[in-house]
Amino acid sequence: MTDFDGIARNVIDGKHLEVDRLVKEALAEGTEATTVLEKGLIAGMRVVGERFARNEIFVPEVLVSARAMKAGLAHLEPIFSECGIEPVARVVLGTVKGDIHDIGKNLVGMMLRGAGFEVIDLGVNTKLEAFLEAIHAHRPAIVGMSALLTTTMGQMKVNIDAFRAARLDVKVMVGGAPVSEEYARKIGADGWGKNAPEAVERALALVRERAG
Ligand code: B1M
Repeated sequence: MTDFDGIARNVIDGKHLEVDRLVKEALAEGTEATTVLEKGLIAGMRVVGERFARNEIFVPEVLVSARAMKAGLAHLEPIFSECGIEPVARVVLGTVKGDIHDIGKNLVGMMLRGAGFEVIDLGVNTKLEAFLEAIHAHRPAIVGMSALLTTTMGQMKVNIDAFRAARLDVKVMVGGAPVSEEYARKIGADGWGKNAPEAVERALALVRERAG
């Protein structure tokens, strides 16, 4: 029996070696990677977020939890990214300027790869210039932007306005905890995802739209 509570508890406690071991065990038992993600890793990180919001824990504790979550994700990555088909399309992905949260973005990237996309990941704190350079260099079908802070989500609109002003032939997707579908629409994004699987669905729809 997979110890989902154990995985969540060890993410909360920041015990990366335990998370590493329990996730490996869960996968070896045949538990679905998406179930390990939802019931173990994300469930743990949700509690971390709630405690952080209540000032019961602070940045150092959140950092060790993030390291523990990443230890678990490292085992899921090959499963989510596995795909033996020709690339469906190319996506340039990044967390916007001023924002260093990357767990959700990385998950979106893994699942896009698993769905057959080629993903160029620009990392965190990605300035508009870096997005523009990457769009010119790689000619992606989609640019994906992630923001986790209410103070950085406005950068998405700044970027979208710049992409439109430069008349770039690219679809734009946005996401991240504070980013709603309504906000995405308001700032002129072509797509939004509440979570990584939804982001993949929307990305596939955008590729179909582009094709005609
Ligand atoms: Co930060 N942080 N953090 N943090 N942190 C939040 C976001 C916060 C909500 C916590 C809280 O108060 N409850 C809060 C923001 C409040 C606000 O803006 N209203 C907050 C704050 C305040 C801060 C700092 C300012 C704290 C400080 O320094 N005083 C600081 C900011 C640093 C900066 O970026 N400049 C900060 C720092 C950090 C750490 C570095 C310690 C760490 C990040 C480590 C890392 O990412 N490598 C951290 C963490 C871990 C969190 C919480 C606890 C967890 C985020 C996470 O990884 N969730 C977070 C609380 C929360 O979100 N409830 C919090 C798990 C992940 C799987 O979910 O990222 O939402 P998520 O991604 C999802 C979806 O959103 C979606 O799919 C993903 C997968 O399902 N999605 C997309 C994401 N991107 C997408 C893109 C798409 C489509 C879908 O299309 C392209």
